[in-house]
Amino acid sequence: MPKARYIMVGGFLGAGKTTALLKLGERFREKGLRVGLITNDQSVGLVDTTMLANHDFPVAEITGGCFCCKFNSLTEAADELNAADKPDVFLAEPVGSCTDLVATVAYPLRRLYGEQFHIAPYSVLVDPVRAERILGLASGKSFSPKVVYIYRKQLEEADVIVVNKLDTLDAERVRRLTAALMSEFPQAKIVCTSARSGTGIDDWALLIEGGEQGTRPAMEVDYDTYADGEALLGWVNVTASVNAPGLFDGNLFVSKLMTGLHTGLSGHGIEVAHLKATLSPYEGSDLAVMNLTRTDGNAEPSHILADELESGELIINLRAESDPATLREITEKVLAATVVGLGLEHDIEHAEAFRPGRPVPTHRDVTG
Ligand SMILES: Nc1nc2c(ncn2[C@@H]2O[C@H](COP(=O)(O)OP(=O)(O)OP(=O)(O)O)[C@@H](O)[C@H]2O)c(=O)[nH]1
Ligand SMILES: [Mg+2]
Repeated sequence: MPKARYIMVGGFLGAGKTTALLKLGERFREKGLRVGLITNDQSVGLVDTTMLANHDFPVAEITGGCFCCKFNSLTEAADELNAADKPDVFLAEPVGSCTDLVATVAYPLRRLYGEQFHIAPYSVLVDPVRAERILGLASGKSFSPKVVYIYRKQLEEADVIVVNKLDTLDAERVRRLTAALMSEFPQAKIVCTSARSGTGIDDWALLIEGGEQGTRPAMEVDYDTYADGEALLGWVNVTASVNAPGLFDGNLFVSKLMTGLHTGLSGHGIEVAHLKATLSPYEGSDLAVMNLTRTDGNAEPSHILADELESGELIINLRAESDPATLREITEKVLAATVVGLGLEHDIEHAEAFRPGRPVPTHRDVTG
């Protein structure tokens, strides 16, 4: 059987990984290749899975821990996709607060399953505003030093750094940011993309679709600092049904909900890593998605519902630097107020708030 290609695309929360994987997936599909996507999160009820499935890609979801700590689930997910669709290309999105994925996923995958997979060079996406702040090129709110430690480690292990959201930058900012990245992370090739518009996706694909993951020694990682950094982030996942006596404007509902959450989080001085919400009717494949990727940014729609709906499933995923209980309280209060404000009703089907646990990788290969 010919080998499938395993392409893993990392990067911090909100950098645009899911958007970019959709574009890469579409590109491979246009070339006649079968594509399987693997999403990953610390828990269930994922906006990303809803989004990818809505684009008619087969998706396997690994929940309850990251790829590195659930290595066997990763290969099981690949088996599951293989049984149904036999993908030529697997596109995998690790959790955005994870690092050390080359040593704990890419190298072991090649060592143990090298007959099944070509392992592509590892790409790490960056949101330019976050990167400019963390690299000291711009002022503005950022995360605590231990979270920044994870951010920098993500870049240190990248074979390819993808400066995403190119559509938001002028040429001078692109030049300064790429120069700073090249100087601090000389091991990586740098490419610029707009996953939203598709600009640069071909250039990026050329770097990863034919190449193989290298064999250089794995970077050093202080797992205590890494674990502390992850534990500074609070995660909230809420799934609820939202109903109206008649039809309601779901885009307006999601927009009001995001505005309320943004105001609430900002009022508590909380730095948002990524807040995302989807609303989809129980019948059909219509979808609204809105995202906020930093507290001083703007909530933006990435999908808009075509029609009004009578009832639908709402999923909220919030990742921010704060205590999970506070994040959950803000989320549930704002949700309730938004629902009442629009004369709707809701029923929470699943809600949880937690800090990611200490990463304990199944494997760690210090060289490829
Ligand atoms: N302007 C602009 N926005 C983008 C681009 N790519 C992604 N985004 C937006 O960035 C936000 C986050 O995108 P996602 O693809 O969900 O990011 P992610 O890295 O998968 O986030 P997590 O899964 O939470 O780690 C969404 O609002 C996207 O529409 C881009 O090229 N340009
Ligand atoms: Mg994502």
